[in-house]
This record gives sequence, structure tokens and C-alpha cells, in this order.
Amino acid sequence: MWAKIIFVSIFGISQVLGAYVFPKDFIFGAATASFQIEGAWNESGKSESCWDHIAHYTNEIDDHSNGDVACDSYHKLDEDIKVLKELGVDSYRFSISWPRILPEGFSNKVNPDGIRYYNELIDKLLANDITPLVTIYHWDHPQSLQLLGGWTNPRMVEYFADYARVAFEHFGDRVKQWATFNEPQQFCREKIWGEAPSLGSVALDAVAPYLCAHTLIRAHAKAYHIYKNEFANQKGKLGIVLNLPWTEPLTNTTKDIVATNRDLEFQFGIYAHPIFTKDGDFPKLVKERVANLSKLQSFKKSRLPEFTEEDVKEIRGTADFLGINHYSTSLTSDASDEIDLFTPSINNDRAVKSTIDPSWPASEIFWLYDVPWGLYKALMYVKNYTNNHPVYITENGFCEEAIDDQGRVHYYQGYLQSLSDAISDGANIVAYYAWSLLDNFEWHRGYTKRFGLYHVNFTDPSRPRTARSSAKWLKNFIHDVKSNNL
Ligand code: PNW
Repeated sequence: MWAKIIFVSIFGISQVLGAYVFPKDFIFGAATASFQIEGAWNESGKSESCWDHIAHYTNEIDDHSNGDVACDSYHKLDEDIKVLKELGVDSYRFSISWPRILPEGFSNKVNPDGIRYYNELIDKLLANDITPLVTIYHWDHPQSLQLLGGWTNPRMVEYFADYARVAFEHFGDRVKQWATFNEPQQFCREKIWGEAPSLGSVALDAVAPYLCAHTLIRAHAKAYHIYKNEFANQKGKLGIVLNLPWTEPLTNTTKDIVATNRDLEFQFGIYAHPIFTKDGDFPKLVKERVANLSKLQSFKKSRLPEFTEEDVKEIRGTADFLGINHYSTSLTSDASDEIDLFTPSINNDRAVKSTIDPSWPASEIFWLYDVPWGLYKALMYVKNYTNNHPVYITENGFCEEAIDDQGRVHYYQGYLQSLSDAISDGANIVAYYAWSLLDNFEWHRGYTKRFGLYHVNFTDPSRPRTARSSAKWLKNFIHDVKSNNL
């Protein structure tokens, strides 16, 4: 089927008639994250991360597994490079494990073996013509810092900035694309949103998510200025990765339309608005709503901290690109009549209900459906929201276990078509990374849910990687786009 596609080149844009359009220098990649793949959890000077701690000491992981070995990528980086090469990607998005390079959390003590491991990975990628996109923080901060309050501690701004500086110092001569944070939506609300039932504590449900947002946005901005001021000679790009699931109003009533906009502002705008709009602040809607509800709930001031004028100046415009992780779509309806507004929680502030259309093809994880037009809508929304700032799609993928994973092939076909349509309609998309290169530790789902283009056998000590049908499909797809773009 691919051989039949006809490409023509118009104004430097290579176009596939009736099918896919990608700019000439478009980047295709695959993504992973340190905790999900590396293993070697306590080797060569690495300390315990907050996720090691969750997996070792709580009952929160579905299969009671942990990241002690995972895909063993710490010992198998040659195998990871081999499959990346086989896929034919231009780029690899991976993350650095904070406790592997700064075991105590602080920059006073750098672990030489941690630096060695990432140096080796970066050098081997470059030797294979694969450019790294490095996520500085993909959820696994040192447990020592969790004991100091994690992201609710405002001092994390400095600790993170110091950590980022170490990364720029050691790797920035070769890494030219950096993402500070992956999906604050998830780590600021891990216990509150979707993954686990509410903890029923005002501190964790109603206050912590806002402290976290306030801290991490300032941490991001500080890292940006360090990079631009102290490492200007490295001439790289730095951005942040946000999760943007698409959502449509369930009905065309004003209530549902308003609720859908509110949902987007609470999920995406709260992180995007300060950095990507000229306001440099949280969305007005979010500020007003949390302030009003806080008052109603007898708080002395809003549960959402304010940025100072100085903060706003520091934060505004601090990203060369916006990374978007997009997976699925939902339908939103208003829930403000159904919730007790006197019970403080970010969920009640948001006041929406989500559902899906039962005709959408389901994946093997409860929140993920194959709805390709959702990606198109999300990208058009981002175009408008950020005044067409450059976007990298930093994750997109499907959950399916079979080696002959026709559901995932169907998903990638449709989503890459939507991506191409969005590009044709003017969206400024620079890169696309599939999630994930490998099956890996899927957080609270342990090893029970699989997102890999490559299957990993977790019961075999050598953790063999096997290409799924989707890996073969994507390889051909990238090859066809590249060969016709020449
Ligand atoms: C992302 N949701 O998390 C993370 O960046 C990855 O580490 C993870 O493995 C991947 O997506 C697949 O889950 C998400 O509920 C977790 O909409 C949950 C959602 C979205 C993304």
C-alpha cells in the first residue's frame, strides 16, 4: 500500500497526494522514561527514587511489581540502540534519573557512574545518527526530596534548577533538545486524578496540586534562564511537556460547552498559560474559580498560590517549544450541580464529568480510545492557544499486548493522518515521538499494560525485545516518508 503513495514537492513541503504531508526536516522518534525502563535501581551509586519507594513499600502497583530490573536498559543500551536503528527514527526521547546522577538530591554530590551511563547512551545515539531529546524530569525524583515535601516544597525550585544545571554541564555539549518536565498533570495530581481514589485529605486533594503547579512552573522558568544565560554557547532548545487529552462537550448545551472549556483550562491551561501566553500567569478562569470557591469554603486566601510580578516576568515566554503528549479523547459534561462545592478539592473546583462514545475502539487500558480526530482538534487548539508556537508531539501511542497488534497499527495510521492534516492546516509541528519504544513499567499498572512498539519478555532474565507488527508498520512508514522527501 505504501509503495503506491505518490509524493510531490510544493514550496519545500513534501506532500503525499490524498494521504500524508510532512515538512522536509520533520523529526520522527520514539520515547521512553528512566524509571520505566532502566532497572539497576540501586546500582553504581544510584539512590532510591520516589517511585522505587512507592513500588517497594506500598500496595499501589496492580501486580505488586517494581522498577528494580524493568527492561534492564541500564545494562542493555546497545539493544535499545539496535531497535531504534531498526525502526529508522531520527531521534530518541529518554529521561535522566535524578537519583542516578545526584543520589542525595542536591548538586553537591554528583555520581560519576550516572554521568558515565548517560554519556555512553548519548554518544552511541549520536554515533548512530539518532539525536537525543532529553527529559530532565519524568517523575522519579530522589526519595530524600520527597521526604522534604516533594513538589509542594518551594525549595524544589532551586533543587531542580541545580539538577538541570548539572545535566546541561555534563551533556549539553551534545544534547540540543531539552524538556524540563513531563506531564505535571500527572505528577501534581497522581493520587487525586484518575489513577487512585481521592485521599480525602484537604491538604492533598485541594491544596497540594496547586502548590505543585506553582513550584514546578517557577522551577521550569529558572532552568530555562540558567540554560539561556549560562549555556548560551550550547545553542540548544528547551521546552516543557504537557499532556493534552482532547475533550468535546457531551451535548451542545451552554453548560457543557462552558464545562469543557473549564476542563481544558484546569488540565492544560494551568501549566500552559503562564509559559505560553503574554499574561505569564495562571488562566483567569482558574484563578477566579479557585479564589471564589476557597472563599466559600472559609479559607483566608485562595488555595491557588499567586505569582509575584517578578515571577510573571521570569515565567512568560520560557520555552522554545511545547511538547504535547496526546493519547485519547473524552466527552465532558457539567457537574457543578452534582458536587458539594463546600468540600474542597481540585476535582470539585474543576466540576466536570467525563465519558466516552461507546463506538470508539478501546485499548487495553481504561482511559485510552482510538479517536484520531481528537489529535487534530488538540493540535488546532494548541495552535490558537499558543499563537502557533513550535510543537513537538512528545508521546502518542496505544495499549495492546498482542505481537500482531493490529489495534495499535490502526491507531498509528489514523493519528499520523490527523497529524499530517493538522500540519497541512498550518499547525507548527516539528517532531513526533511514538510512546513507547519498549513495553515498560506502566506506573500503577506495573507490567500489566503494554505500550511498546517492541514487546519485552519480563519473565526472561535477558529481557528480549521483539518487534510487534506496529514496529514494522512504523518503520515502513518512516522509511517511505523519508525516501520520498529526499
Ligand atoms: C504518560 N491519562 O502518562 C506518561 O508520560 C508515560 O510515562 C506513560 O507510560 C504513558 O503516558 C502511558 O500511560 C499518562 O490517564 C498517564 O490520560 C495517564 C494518562 C495520560 C498519560
